[in-house]
Amino acid sequence: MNNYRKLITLDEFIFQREKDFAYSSGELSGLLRDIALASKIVNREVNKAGLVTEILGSAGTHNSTGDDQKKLDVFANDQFLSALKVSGECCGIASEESEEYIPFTEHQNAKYVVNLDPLDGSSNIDVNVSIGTIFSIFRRVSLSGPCVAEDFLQKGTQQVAAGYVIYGSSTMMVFTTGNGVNGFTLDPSVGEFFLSHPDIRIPGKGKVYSVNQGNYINFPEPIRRYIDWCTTEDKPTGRPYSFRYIGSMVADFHRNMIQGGIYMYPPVAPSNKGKLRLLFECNPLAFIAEQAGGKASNGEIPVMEIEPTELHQRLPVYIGSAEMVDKAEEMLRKSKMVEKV
Ligand code: AHM
Ligand code: MG
Repeated sequence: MNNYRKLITLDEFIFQREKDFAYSSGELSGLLRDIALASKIVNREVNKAGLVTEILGSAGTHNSTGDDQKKLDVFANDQFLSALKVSGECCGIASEESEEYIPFTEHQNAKYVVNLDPLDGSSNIDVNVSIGTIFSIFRRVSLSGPCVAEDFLQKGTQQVAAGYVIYGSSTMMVFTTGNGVNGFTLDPSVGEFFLSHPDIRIPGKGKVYSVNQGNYINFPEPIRRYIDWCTTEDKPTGRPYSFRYIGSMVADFHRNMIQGGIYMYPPVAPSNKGKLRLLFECNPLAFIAEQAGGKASNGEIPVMEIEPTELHQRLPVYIGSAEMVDKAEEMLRKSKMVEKV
């Protein structure tokens, strides 16, 4: 028999929060429950990935930004779409896997919209490495009728809730509704998420930097200098830092949330663009980072202050422990000043 801490299920927690913070007429709670349900179904399939050939490999299709879609990407997208559509608590979703947002015309009076990356870290699906789901919930800005693009293209500061599910050594759902960050671990034997990580706080600084170091020569010079700084020996600041990079943003971010660290996806030559998406990856994780005491920046301004112009907008990102993000920003800023002189 396992010794559990005090057992608080996700449902009990959401119900309690609803009362304490009066955060909705029940619709937001319903949305969080829908996401949890879909994630359990996805989790069930992820756990069979090595056994069942129908869910491994490429679906033979590409998403809107040209990435190869894995069968599990498509499966996860379908699960979240149908869980959110059936319950009627949002009037539409935008997904990393679909070019356009999807209005739910049968629920056009619902007041929320959801931005979603159903399965992030696709390249890791087939090799049994942690992957994740990322979500972000907004109150619509259009007043009635079918949802419109502006409902999805809101600044991150307008998020009502955001979170991720990590399918890792255990499956966890971590989310915020703007009152701190809480983590729930799935007990697969009873099919429930239990509160396991109350009020997560990201350490102010850490000893880990996470970046695709293989791109080093194609990073801007200040980023190369920041990486060199991370790897330089300096006892008082605990350097050299350790380097950890899984290639699943949720997994790298989650580790850094718990232990402290910085995750970066800088611009890469020759396109000199970032890879990650503002609406589906960066805004939700930025909301979580800030709610846990961390930071998220595009190198110049906070991620959540960026005005979105398109659904699949990409950006450079530096996210995690506040001191480490500050340092990266400082080095980027200094080099801009030198350029100007
Ligand atoms: P995806 O949404 O197509 O899965 O891409 C996002 C992922 C992140 O999870 C991860 O950190 C990054 O891409 C890895 O990219 P790279 O292989 O270029 O380092
Ligand atoms: Mg993704």
